[in-house]
Amino acid sequence: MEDIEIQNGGNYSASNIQVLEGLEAVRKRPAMYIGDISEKGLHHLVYETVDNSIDEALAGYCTHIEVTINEDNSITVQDNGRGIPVDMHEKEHKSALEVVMTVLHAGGKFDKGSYKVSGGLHGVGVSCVNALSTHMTSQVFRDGKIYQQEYEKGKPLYDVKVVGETDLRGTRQQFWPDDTIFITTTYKYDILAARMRELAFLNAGITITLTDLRPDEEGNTRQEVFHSADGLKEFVRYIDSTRTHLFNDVIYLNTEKQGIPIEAAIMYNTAYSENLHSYVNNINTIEGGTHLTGFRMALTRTLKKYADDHCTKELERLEKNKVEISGEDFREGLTAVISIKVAEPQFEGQTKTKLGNSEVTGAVQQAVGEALTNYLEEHPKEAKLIVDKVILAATARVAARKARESVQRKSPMSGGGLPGKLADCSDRDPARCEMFIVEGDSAGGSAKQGRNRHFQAILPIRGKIFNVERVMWHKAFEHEEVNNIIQALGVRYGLGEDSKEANYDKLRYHKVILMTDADVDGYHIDTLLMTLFYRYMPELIQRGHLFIATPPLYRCKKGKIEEYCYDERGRYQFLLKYNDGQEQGVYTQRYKGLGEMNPEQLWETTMNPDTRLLKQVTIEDAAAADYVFSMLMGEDVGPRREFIEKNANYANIDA
Ligand code: 0RA
Repeated sequence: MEDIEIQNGGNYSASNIQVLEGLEAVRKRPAMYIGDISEKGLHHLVYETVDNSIDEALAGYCTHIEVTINEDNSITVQDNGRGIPVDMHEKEHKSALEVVMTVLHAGGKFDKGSYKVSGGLHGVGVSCVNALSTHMTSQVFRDGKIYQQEYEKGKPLYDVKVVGETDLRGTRQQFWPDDTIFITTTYKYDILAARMRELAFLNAGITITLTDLRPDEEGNTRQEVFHSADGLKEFVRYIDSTRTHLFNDVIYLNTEKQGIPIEAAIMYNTAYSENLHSYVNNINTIEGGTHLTGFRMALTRTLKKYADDHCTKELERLEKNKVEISGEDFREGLTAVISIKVAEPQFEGQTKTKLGNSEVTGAVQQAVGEALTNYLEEHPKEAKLIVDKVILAATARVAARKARESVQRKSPMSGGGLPGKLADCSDRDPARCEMFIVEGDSAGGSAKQGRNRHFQAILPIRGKIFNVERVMWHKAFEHEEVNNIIQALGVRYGLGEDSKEANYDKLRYHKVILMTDADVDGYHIDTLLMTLFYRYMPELIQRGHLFIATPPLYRCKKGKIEEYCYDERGRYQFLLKYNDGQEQGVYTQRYKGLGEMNPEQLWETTMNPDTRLLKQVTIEDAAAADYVFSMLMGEDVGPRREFIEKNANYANIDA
């Protein structure tokens, strides 16, 4: 138990100071510890708690984790591991459990041997969860006994005590997030489900059960069991399940190089985007890093070498047409997941999701290079399909450059380059400026009249834009609406370098707001637009520039009282508040579309920064987003309709 010691004689690092300050610091500046206090931070509490159980599973002592959303929005996480130790810490005169629950960063500090690869984005430990909860109950099932301690805002209410007997083994944590700290304390099943599914894929063999005990409208509760026997092999198949495979195999490796465990799975499909998902210690490294660099290098070199050795005729033909293969051509239609474990990860970048450890590049490159070389040598038919696909990608890319050049000849700022339909704002500071992408010319007209023309620009688009998920890269640039959006934003694509990467240096607005009707069509257009941004301008989302406006569904009026309601629940609350929950006596106007609102109403309800409700689009879980987009935009109509019906938060105006 020596390792429980936190201070390391004389060496006063930041973490020492945090320990001295205690959990009060977490409550004072929660965002510093869990990222933010929005819905995202709220869900992080669950991840942090589950990560401890995952660690116990990775150490080989736990097979089942049960996560429950209770009716009162508290969360229970129970595992069948060894149970957090409860014996007394000699110096502190406290139970080890109490130390874990009340001392910052204590969680992973003891029993080092089994905590090689602790997960958790912020690695803050379960004590942070405790600090940010009005109440928390810890139970440990060990040696036939149930040990228990409860806390309020992180402070123990009593010493660890035995409260009963049990045949079970493991740890059970229940917490009630503090509503004076979090903007919302309502958990979303789908957000938790996506992460639990992901954790199950990333940690083959573990069973994670997610249960939602809050009854839905029909009084039903929900439960899903996540378990993957084949790990990443199943993960890529899941991500790619709505795409057409180039061939059925998953190229798979699971090995260790230079002490780094490396697992990767690769699949090729007939579509045109690159879907690379990378993880370090179960954390989604959205910004990539050294492991991704190693992966890409291996892919490029191995395939290039294979083509050089086996496909000389095809390469000669390319050369004659002045087409050179570039790195990204190897990744068109590629879906891959790579997951590695690093003992001391260095996370860098804007969101601390970029791996910096330089030793990782070589290890991953070697592992992937070997596995891919073996696969290609043993599967000449599949290898040929890949090479053909790469050649097609290179050819298309050159065509794309030509299309782009014709688009970008005019500079956006020279005046002539802005799309004619754009009603620009007068301010020139992008940080202050917003661009609304508005569905339909009539709503566009209202928006133009209702806006604040200093900082709000309006770009009307006509009906459904084009599904970029189903076209080759360069085809999108030939589409007028897509072009208008790209030009109005001032986003540019590497003209000379044939790069798919967008350049945002001249981005003209820091808020891009999608404003569509609150119906199924509007939802579909939102999805098409989000797909465009996700595939062509992902950084714009990562930097937090993309938003969705929320127009009201109703205007409710009782006597002189008048309020806009943004969903069914809001309308119900209006009825409760002003009319005893009764419909008769209340005048309700339903808005079927943006076009029904006059310019003043549109400003007041949807555009005025002081009163509007904007939803920010984030890519928290890129793999889940990838799956959803390919499913929504894919050829199969069934799952799409089902998803829209389930998720569309809109009243049954037209259903
Ligand atoms: C360190 C040592 C031991 C168990 C754990 C940590 C542990 C922590 C958590 C957190 C959630 N579930 C957990 N399960 C286990 C056990 C040491 C021993 O028994 O010898």
